[in-house]
Formats: sequence, structure tokens, C-alpha cells
Amino acid sequence: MTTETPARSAAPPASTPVSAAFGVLAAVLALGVAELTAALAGRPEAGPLLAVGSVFIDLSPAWLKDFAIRTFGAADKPVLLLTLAAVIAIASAAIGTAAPRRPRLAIAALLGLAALAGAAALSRPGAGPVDVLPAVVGAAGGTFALPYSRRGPRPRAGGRVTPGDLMRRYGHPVQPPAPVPGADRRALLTHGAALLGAAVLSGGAGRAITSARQASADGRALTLPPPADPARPLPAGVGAHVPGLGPFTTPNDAFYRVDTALIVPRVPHQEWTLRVHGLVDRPIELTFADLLDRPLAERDITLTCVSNEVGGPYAGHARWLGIDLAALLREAGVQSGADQILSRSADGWSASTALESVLDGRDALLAIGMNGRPLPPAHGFPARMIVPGLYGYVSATKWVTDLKLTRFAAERAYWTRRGWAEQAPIKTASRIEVPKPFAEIPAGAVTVAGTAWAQRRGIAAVEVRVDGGPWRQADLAASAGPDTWRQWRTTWQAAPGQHRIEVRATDATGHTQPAERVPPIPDGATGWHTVLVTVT
Ligand SMILES: Nc1nc2c(c(=O)[nH]1)N[C@H]1C(S)=C(S)[C@@H](COP(=O)(O)O)O[C@H]1N2
Ligand SMILES: [Mo]
Repeated sequence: MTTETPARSAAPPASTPVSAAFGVLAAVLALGVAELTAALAGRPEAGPLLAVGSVFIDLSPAWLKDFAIRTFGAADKPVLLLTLAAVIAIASAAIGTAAPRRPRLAIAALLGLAALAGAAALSRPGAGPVDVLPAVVGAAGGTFALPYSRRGPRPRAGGRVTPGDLMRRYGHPVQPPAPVPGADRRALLTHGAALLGAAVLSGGAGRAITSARQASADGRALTLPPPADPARPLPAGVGAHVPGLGPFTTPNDAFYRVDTALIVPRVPHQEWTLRVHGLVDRPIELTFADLLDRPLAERDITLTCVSNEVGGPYAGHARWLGIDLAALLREAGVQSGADQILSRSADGWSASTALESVLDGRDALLAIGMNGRPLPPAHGFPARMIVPGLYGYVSATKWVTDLKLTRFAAERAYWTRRGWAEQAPIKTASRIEVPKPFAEIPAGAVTVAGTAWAQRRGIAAVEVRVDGGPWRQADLAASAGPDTWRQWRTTWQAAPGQHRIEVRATDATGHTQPAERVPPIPDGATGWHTVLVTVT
């Protein structure tokens, strides 16, 4: 009698690179099935990558966030996700490598990672018990896949047949065939490909389900009522019409985006509500339909971000449609003693806005429309705040669901807890958009153009100088009011060589931008935007 050894243990222990690769495959499968589970549960933000990434964003110190925004700009989120993927790859390769010798330890490590992902998902605002499901299913998928890193996989028939197998099949002893060279490797590849295929299919299906749901949740199909109080038409000549200078009104898809949301929160307007509460006599709860029933105002307002560096891209102009925020607060009956509106969003972000700045007569809006369309999801659909003259982090809450009247002494918001100023009126600013930095331009008449803004005050003058020479007045395009940016242009007779162009604006109160450079934190950058060019 030949003693039969099970085929599994007959397979050779996998080599280290193979074990590592199967460890990574186990992780990829875990992520794929977790993603699918999150999508089926209708909670894409509970998937391990997004949940852990979001926790990382909220826990990371301000200097790291500043660094990320400065270094990667709009790519900061993809960079974070890639970094996270790299960390997972390294950890899972280590788990795979440990698996042949320390299978229990490997499984424990995998379950530990899954537990972290589950805890991260549960800690997110609005999370419920279903949010652990992706981690649980992912852990199951990972442990299922992991044994392949413990041993080489079962050989294919003919690859390694025991004499016992042949005895049973043919009823008499048969000489086992020589192992087919390469069969083990083929089997490894097949198993690897199967795992990868399952991971990609489940992950891809998850993504597809999520994006299909999202398309139905956003307001693309929605028609907004016309404004009871339309914006004044833009005066002719608000655009300086210089090639390379953006349009006066920024198209929605070109509008800068700044927020802490790793994926765009999708809030179905049918389910959205806004609560107005705190230090008020009559708390209010509004649905989206209630908003549509109220008189809508349309206003031209330029929005800017406090994180914008001198000359930076985080500014945009849009025509917003919304309800009068001050009127809403008055309806609720704000009590004396309140000095702050603490607004919160569906994704758990918050902003503290000085109550005074919303009640002082400016066009503060609870906006639902942007440039004639419902707000795009990335810009806060179903509703967001817009307060002229304040940087976005203290005023422009997207996906807003809650307004609490409170006191600065009692409560702080997302960024003010992280060292940014509580009072953040937008500083007078100007930037050169044409020519571009380090442009090579032919000698002769060169058009220099850009934008300047000083919301609430308005721009009174823009001056340009070259190589530290005398300041010269630029031509201002028409003004659309104090709350919008203003385009400008001038002509410079350029001689060959390297040149430094600088710009500074003066607002309608007579305040001129100071030369002193200060960084964005805590309440906005100052300094003159400077562009170096080569004239040939
Ligand atoms: N929910 C939420 N709203 C938010 C933010 C955020 O991180 N989360 N960022 C704010 C900041 S810092 C700015 S500058 C504006 C930017 O608005 P935009 O992305 O529509 O340009 O949104 C504000 N509203
Ligand atoms: Mo911002």
C-alpha cells in the first residue's frame, strides 16, 4: 500500500516572492469584495479605503494638510489614496510572507487590519451598524484568499500525481508520469489570476453600482424655479477679453474645489433637510421642496479660499441662486447672546460664521443653484451657504444640513479648531494671469492681464510695475458690484531680457495690498503677485 498524502500538503511551500504576491492578492480581493459590499449597502464611504482615508484627513495635523494642498493641489486626494494603497500593499506583502511559517499570525494581522477599517467606517459622521459590513466581508475574502500564500496551490492533474491516485484510477499499479515542468507555475498563475479577476470584478461592480446610484441622487435632472429677485444683468465690459484670461463667470466645471471630502458626498434632495436651531425662539426644519417654495434670489458673488497662495487658483465667480439666509434666521428668531452660526454638512464638516456678517444686509444665501443649474454635487448639492466677503472656510458650507445659532465662546468649527482664524474677511488680492510664469514672449507690446478682488469693498485700482520700476495704472474692466472680482489689463513695451512683473490692487476703502508676504494660515495670504518672463 502506498500512503496517500493529500495533494495540498504535497504542494511545495511557496517561495517568498510568491507568498508576498499572494498576500497582496488577498488584500486586493478583500478590498474588492469590501467595496462591493459598501456599494450594495448604499454606503460607499464605508469602504475601507475611503473610511480610513477620511479618518486620516481629519486626524492629520494642519501643517500636513497645508503641505498636501500646497504640494499636490487638487491632486491631494488621489495622492492620499495612492499612499494608502501603497501602505496596504506593503503590509499585505508582509502578511503573505509570514503566512507559510506563521499562518495564525498572518490571519490575525489581516483581521487586525480589517478591524481598523471597520472602526474607521464606524467613526464617520452618520455611520450606522451596516458600516462595519464592508470590513467584515473584506476580512472573510482576505482569509479565504490567504491560504494560497501558505503553500503553493494544488497542482493541476498530471502535475503531481501520487501512485495511490493511479492505483485507484486504473486498478493496478502504474508508473506515475514525470511531473510536467511548469505545471506548478501555471497553477500558481491560474490561482493568482482567479483571485485578481474576482477582486477586479467585485471592485468594479461596486464602483459601477455606486456611480449609478449617485447619478440618480444628484440634481442634474432637476429644474429650479426662476428667481423672484433676479441678479442685475452683468454690465457690458466686465470681461477684459484677453486670450489666456478666464471668463468673468467661471463655468461650473472649471470652478475650484476645496473641501475635506474624499469622495463627493451625494445627498439625495428628496431626503435632505435643514435644521435651524440653537439660540432661536422658533426652531425650523426645511425640506428641499420647502426651499423651492420660497422666493429665490439670484446674486453674482466671487468665492475665494483662505488657502489660496498669492497668485493662486482658489478663486471663482458664479451667479448663485438661493434663499435669503438672513430672512430665514429672522424667521427662526435669533436670541440675543448668539454671535455665531455653526453650520454643519452631511459629511460632518463645520464652519463658524459671524452672525453679524450675515445679518448686516449683504446678500448671504442658502444657495441651491450655480450659474443657472442646480449646484453640482462637488459644489454642495442640494444646498450650501454663500456669504459675500468671507473666505469659504467660515461661510460656504457645502451639503449643509444644520445651522446652529451659538456663541464663539461656546463652540468652534472644523478649521478654527485647527488654528485658523475665527474672523476671516477676504483680503484685497490681485493676480497676473497673462503672461504665464516663465513665459517666453517676443519683444514689443505685451498685454498683461488678470483679476483682482476685495469682496464687500470692491476694487478701485490695479497697478502694475516691471523690474521694480514705477507703478502704472492698469485699465479696469467694468465692475459688477463690490462682491465680485474685477478683471484688468495693461500694455507693456517689452525689451529683450528677463523681467519681473508685479501687481497690486487698491480697494474702494483706499487700502492697497501690502508688499509683505504672509502665508495663508491663519487668515489669508498677503503680498504682491510676481511673474518672471523672458522676452526674446
Ligand atoms: N462640507 C464642506 N463644505 C465646505 C468645505 C468643506 O471642506 N466641507 N470647504 C470650504 C472651503 S475651505 C471653501 S474655500 C469652499 C470652496 O467651495 P467650492 O469647492 O465650491 O469652490 O467650500 C467650503 N465649504
Ligand atoms: Mo477654503
